[in-house]
Amino acid sequence: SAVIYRADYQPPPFWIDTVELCFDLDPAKTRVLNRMKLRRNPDVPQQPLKLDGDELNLARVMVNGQGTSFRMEGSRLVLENLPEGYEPFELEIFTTCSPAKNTKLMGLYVSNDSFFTQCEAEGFRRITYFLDRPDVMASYTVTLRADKQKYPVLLSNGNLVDHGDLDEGRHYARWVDPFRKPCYLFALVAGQLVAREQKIATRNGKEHLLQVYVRPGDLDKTEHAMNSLMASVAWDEARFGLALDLERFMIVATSDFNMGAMENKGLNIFNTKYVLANQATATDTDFSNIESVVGHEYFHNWTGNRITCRDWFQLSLKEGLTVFRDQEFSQDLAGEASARAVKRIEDVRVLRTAQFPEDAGPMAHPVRPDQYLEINNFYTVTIYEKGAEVVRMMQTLVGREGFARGMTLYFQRHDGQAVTCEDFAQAIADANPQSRLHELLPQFKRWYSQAGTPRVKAGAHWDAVTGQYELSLSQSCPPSPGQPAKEPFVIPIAWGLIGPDGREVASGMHVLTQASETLTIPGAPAGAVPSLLRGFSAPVILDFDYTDEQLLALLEHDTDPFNRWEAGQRLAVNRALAAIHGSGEIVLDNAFIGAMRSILRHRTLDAAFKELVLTLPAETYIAEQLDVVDPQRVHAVRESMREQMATALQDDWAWAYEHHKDNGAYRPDPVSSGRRALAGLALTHLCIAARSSGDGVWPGKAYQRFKDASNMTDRFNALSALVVSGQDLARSALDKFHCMFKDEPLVLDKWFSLQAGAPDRGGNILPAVRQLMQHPDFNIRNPNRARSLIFSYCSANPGAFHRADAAGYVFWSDRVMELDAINPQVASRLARALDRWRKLAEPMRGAAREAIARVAGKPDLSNDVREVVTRALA
Ligand code: B3K
Ligand code: ZN
Repeated sequence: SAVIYRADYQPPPFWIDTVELCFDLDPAKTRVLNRMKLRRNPDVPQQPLKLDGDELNLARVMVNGQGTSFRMEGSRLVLENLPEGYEPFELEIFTTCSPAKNTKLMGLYVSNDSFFTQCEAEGFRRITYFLDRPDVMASYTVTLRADKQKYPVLLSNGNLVDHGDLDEGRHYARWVDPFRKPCYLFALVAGQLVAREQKIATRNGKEHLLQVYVRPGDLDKTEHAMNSLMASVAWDEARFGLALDLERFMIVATSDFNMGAMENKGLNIFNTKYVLANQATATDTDFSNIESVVGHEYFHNWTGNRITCRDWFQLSLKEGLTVFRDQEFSQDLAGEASARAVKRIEDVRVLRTAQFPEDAGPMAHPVRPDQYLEINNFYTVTIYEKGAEVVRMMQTLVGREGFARGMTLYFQRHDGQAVTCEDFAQAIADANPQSRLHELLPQFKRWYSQAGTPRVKAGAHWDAVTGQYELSLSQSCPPSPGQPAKEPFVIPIAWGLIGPDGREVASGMHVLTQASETLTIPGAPAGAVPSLLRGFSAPVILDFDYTDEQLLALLEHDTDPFNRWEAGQRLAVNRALAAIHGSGEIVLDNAFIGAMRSILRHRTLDAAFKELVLTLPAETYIAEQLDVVDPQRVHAVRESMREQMATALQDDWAWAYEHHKDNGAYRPDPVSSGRRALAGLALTHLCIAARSSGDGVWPGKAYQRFKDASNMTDRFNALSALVVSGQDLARSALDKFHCMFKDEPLVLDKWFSLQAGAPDRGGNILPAVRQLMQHPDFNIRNPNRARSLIFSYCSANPGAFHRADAAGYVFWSDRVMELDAINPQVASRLARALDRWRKLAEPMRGAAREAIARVAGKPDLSNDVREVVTRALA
């Protein structure tokens, strides 16, 4: 199959108005009867009907009740002798498929003896022949038939209109979805499931039923998901006036799932990881992820489902916007300004550690890509997180109320349609005719068309005579695949000026549109420090030659919490880079240690914020600042910095631990989770310091904490402190942990992942990973388990993965090929672990290229993996 181009978009030659699906569910052979009403699209020249299909067995095709001729074109079903004219006709297709053999987890598959579907992006064609594209929107009626004992619960989109018993112990259920939808939003679920239910009333007084379906035995882990769902419904009404449009809204959890969750209309299907939680099994991070993913999928009901994408190149239309919405939701729920800032810092950290490298690597693509071989490869941090930043900049340029007005206009114009990113931007701008966005719209849209992370270089000049502070700003953007030269972007730069006494002198918003500009701030005192790109007001890299003194001043005084945190990160990165470029040795200076101490001991700062400041920048983030990367050297320098922070601040860590470890009855709120996070960071540093000194007190305390903890956050933090610091007690704690949670798959995932992600000591991690692959609880077919072991090693442990003997890369290529035969989507995610191979120092660089070439040379690769490795070598 071949590359698909955005420029080639053509409207569909036929419309499908209604679809009646009838399933006889059987794991080995499911029978699917598909009865559709179609008509020719009068706007398109007459042509044959070509229906997508994949791994289907075709039994019968009928047009208006009569047999008809057809032919196959590859896996597509082609019908040439259809009625002329534009009258609707009926097409009936009868196929079978084998859900039990479906290891790709796309289409209809079996997990734990239940049936699930995943249709986005192109899974519906694995269920029946169809025009599998998002701009074909139809009304669905679905009848499910199955053995009543094995599959007591039968679910599909919309409302249950009929159900009852059949012969031979079978039963049926019929569902009607009142909304037209693209086929990627179709879903069915059948199995032994139980539900937590909640009735709610929306503002207009309508009653709705919310349900969270899980396996029997998991019901005690559904309260948080249900609370998050209720909060999501209330938030979308309050902030955007978007009410729940369905009588019934269902969430179903499955432990075999390719990604996080899926927004099927009225029947969201979730990875168990983003549903199941109680204090004994889930950490604070799990609780907060559940809140955002439940919100995200719920918000898709309007942004994605009511208004969908014209084609898959427009994916960020729904994903970028919906990530923006879930980020805003979590910030609004967090409440206070300081808690909002913590969430913002966490989101930016994801963008900079994952999306910036993507945007600088072989898979770089615009937020609205121009081409793809396999669309599943484009569910990326660029489409999602950078896409969300683009929406956020629009909100910045039109204001919060202006943005809400823009959303209202977007729904007035496009409800029920399949549209483009341009349509969205146009609606936001048109609702704000006086705004900078409206004025700059054509240039602003370059954020959709140009890939790569822009760099903004800033320089400062202060005139002692006039008191004018001049900031010179220039922008550039490096080339990316297929885009050698870039035009200037619209870059909103929130700024402030901090006086020598620590007080803010001035602040504002500058919208940079030219390649270079000068910003003049009058009345500035001597020694003022600029605080630039506050709140990370644009997804760019800011170059400004801050002195240590300036950064220390910002860390102490900046009124913008994001830049306060950023100042600490810059201090740390500068030190790491100096050591990496130098001898590889590093001795942390008193100024840095002292600044970290003042933050840690600060009287008014939140624990959550302290934890973020005291956490060193990630190895991958440091690596991005280098032209040539020796990951083991980066790792060694960062480890050494952490050891010195552990030792030099030992008393302060002990104080922090004692003052934050007790938090009363467990609640996953921002304040107490921040306290737990800081206590956990303190414990890790205390165990690291103990390893250098050989002291047994803190490891003993950590072990005790591990045993006594009343919640998973504290227990796992204690376990992790022992493992990360390489304490002897780690082994026995790990064994105990496995024994305690052997029946909790999501906790076992943590157990695998912690070991695969641990700091490498003399090359010990790879053998440990290989051994864990033999563990009876390991199963490469389960995506969560594969990710917890293999990805934690290959993608999240650079110091252990990039070995000079290339054994890490050999392991990687074996797993990519092994997984590709089972599940191409999972395999191609793993394939991305070597995206940045060109930056590696020798001998890693050559060895990595060889490993990629080895994968690329394998015959019968999936499109998914082939696209990733071919681009990597290009
Ligand atoms: N829309 C789905 C992702 C589907 C991925 C298909 N490979 C989940 C989400 O973004 O909400
Ligand atoms: Zn989404």
